[in-house]
Amino acid sequence: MRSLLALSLFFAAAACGAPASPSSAHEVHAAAQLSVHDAWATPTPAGVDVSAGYLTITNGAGRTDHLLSATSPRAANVEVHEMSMDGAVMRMRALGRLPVPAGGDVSLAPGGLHLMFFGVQQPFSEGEDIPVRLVFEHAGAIDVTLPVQRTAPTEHSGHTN
Ligand SMILES: [Cu+2]
Repeated sequence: MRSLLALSLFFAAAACGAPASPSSAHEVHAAAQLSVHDAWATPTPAGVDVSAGYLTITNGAGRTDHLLSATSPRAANVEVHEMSMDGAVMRMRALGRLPVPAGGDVSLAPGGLHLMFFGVQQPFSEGEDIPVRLVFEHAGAIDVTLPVQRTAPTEHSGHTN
């Protein structure tokens, strides 16, 4: 758990760095009525084989969908994690099903929900795109790419979330 805590702190700190250039990673899947946007991944910290990914899922359909799993050719395993504070202790746990409410959205963002990449053999480096397949209960598989950058794409672009 100690290494996970250290990584948590790393990812939390990574979100507070200098602003990166705006990026419009936007992928719309009209047929599925699910759209994924503001996707990005963090550079792999030196000496470890894990990294984190973030994105927002918007559900334009009339029923709740669930994110069931995620995979990437760049990682041995991808899990959906929830980060929370238990007093002064930061904890992460894997979620089996992540609900995306009808007409609503779910944000995976630093300090909360995130994708966790395990078994990263080739470190994620800034500027490259990480392919990820998200599998939803109703919408099926949706392929997205997560550009690797040090800060969230929307942090300073004037969006109101
Ligand atoms: Cu995690």
